[in-house]
Amino acid sequence: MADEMKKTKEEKVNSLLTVCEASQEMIEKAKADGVSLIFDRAEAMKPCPIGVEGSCCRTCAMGPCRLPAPKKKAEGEEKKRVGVCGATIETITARNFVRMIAGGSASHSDHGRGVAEVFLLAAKGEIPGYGVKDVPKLLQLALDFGIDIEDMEIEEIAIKVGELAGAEWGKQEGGLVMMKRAPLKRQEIWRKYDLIPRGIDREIVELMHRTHMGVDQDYKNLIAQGSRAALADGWGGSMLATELQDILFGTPVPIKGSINLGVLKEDEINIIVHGHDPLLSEMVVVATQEPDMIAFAKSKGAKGINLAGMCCTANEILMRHGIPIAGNFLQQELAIVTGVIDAMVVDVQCEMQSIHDVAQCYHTEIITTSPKAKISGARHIQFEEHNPLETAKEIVRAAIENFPKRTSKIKIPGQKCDTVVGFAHETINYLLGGMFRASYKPLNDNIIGGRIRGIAGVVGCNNARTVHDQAHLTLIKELIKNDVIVLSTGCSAMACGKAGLLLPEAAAQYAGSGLAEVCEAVGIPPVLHMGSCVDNSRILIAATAVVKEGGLGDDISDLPAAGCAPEWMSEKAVAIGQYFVASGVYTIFGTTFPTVGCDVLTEYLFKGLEQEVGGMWDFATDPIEMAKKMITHIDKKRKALGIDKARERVLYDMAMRRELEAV
Ligand code: SF4
Ligand code: MSK
Repeated sequence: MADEMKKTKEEKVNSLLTVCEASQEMIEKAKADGVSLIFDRAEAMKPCPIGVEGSCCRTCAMGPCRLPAPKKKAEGEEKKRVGVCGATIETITARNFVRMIAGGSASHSDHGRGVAEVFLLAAKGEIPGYGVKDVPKLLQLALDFGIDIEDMEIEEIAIKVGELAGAEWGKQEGGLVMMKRAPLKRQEIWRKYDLIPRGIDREIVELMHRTHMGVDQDYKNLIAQGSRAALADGWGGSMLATELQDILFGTPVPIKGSINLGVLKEDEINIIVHGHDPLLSEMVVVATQEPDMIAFAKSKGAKGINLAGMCCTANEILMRHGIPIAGNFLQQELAIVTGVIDAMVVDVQCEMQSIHDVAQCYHTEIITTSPKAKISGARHIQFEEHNPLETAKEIVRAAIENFPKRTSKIKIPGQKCDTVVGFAHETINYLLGGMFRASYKPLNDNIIGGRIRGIAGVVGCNNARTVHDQAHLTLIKELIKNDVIVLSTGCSAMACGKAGLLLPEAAAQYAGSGLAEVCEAVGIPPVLHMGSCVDNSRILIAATAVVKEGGLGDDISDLPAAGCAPEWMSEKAVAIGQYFVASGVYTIFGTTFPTVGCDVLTEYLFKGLEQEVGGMWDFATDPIEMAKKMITHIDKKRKALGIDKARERVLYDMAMRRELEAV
């Protein structure tokens, strides 16, 4: 007890599993209900120390070859570490790293391919309920693809766009069309280092070939292929997914929502849509509002149907329809522990297999919907792309039928928080410049003038090896306190939402005076929710728009900007990190870094890449240190642009103002 009293506030927080109070409550409830959670498994099973640093090769059956970093290197005479085949530690670590990029790029891009296929069917009028919602965006994309739109009907344009966009996956040469959206200097850099992806699938397949036993055994050459595959994701598969989803379902505009487990309702049917793909969940939104479904729910004794989201599917439907979010990655089991989830409907990515086991302890029905993502023992209702509304209604019916089976083990945490979300690049443009002069100029002017110190993209997952949401929130609060505006996606954006950072009022409470002034004038939060994981491509486009607006250099690498994934865990995060680095962005990861077993490779990723592509990786586990490193980079870029003095003046003015206030 005395020891407990002596603990600092920080130590007390660190002994927690999460800083989210609703999650704490459900972790306690799970304990009482005898349910095993990810937190328990993470405690019981520590990560392999050799695997965690990237020093284990299991590429062939002569291995696995384990090459841990020596504990104490005798000065100047570290023994050369090689596998059975002679592969060096540089080759092995680089292989492991770029294979993570392949996995991540494949996931985003295969999601994008599915969207492109459905888009084409919808353009041909073959999917009832789906059509073109954002015509200007369709026309812009048509121009990107070089389509002569004069004299063409919207339907014809949509078909042509669908065909050309879909062809980007199987393209063999010529470069991806969307790369041309980047600043010209960026394109020159990519050409100089031969990094322009030839086709989305091609770069991922080639990466897998090169990392087979006995193929590419030059770590820099492997990282270059990693960049091609990652760029094929960021400026290809992900960007096309975002663009086509916006055209089909509407480009997000600011909308109010609410987030956390408190959005669940005891007296209604609760359906959670979880995963990443909005193709089906868009129709689940419609199905839950159909009068016959509501009547059916009432016939079972429920007051109505409450739809909520989880992970990035949640971001998609929150941004377009204001559907509430139940939580982020580490809350998927906890939502079921409330005892009120009648169906959890999953599509693809970030769905833990354990949700099926947790559901066994309550009444929840886990429903898989993608032929690519089944869970043993779970019910499968396949997404029928020619009639998604029918699939959606079947799912809603199943949830309603499950409602009477609820057990008595029910408890819904009270916590939920309002949010304002939906800041697509177009929205930022409009909000800053107004309808008739939409532009990034006010943003650039405020950066140049020093009110806004810089821009940070903070994205990515939760990780059961760190305190849930803590690094996201500590880092982001530190950034906005220092006048850095934050663009956020994925689970990071949800952590912000739960902590009230996605509200305009948060500017006055948390932001530095310069950033707060701008947020208050425009009416925006200091953290802008830009969507799901594939929507990180929106950040690339926003960065490009800032460059094109002028006054802040002529490439993304010139901007006072930085990226971070403080609680990352998925391969997709590594792909995102690499496409940001290869696009010129300083990018820092928390938790762990998968190459730390090899100093030479890590040095190349952290320093060498900057000489080539202008961006580089970095790593820190302490969120305050992460923020400091990002701000140091931002200040370095401000100095290079010659705008550091403007900020000093602003700071001086502020200090004077505070002094005056104190008198
Ligand atoms: Fe070992 Fe070489 Fe096989 Fe890798 S490829 S497991 S280093 S023998
Ligand atoms: S859902 S990839 S845990 S952000 Fe996109 Fe969250 Fe990471 Fe999945």
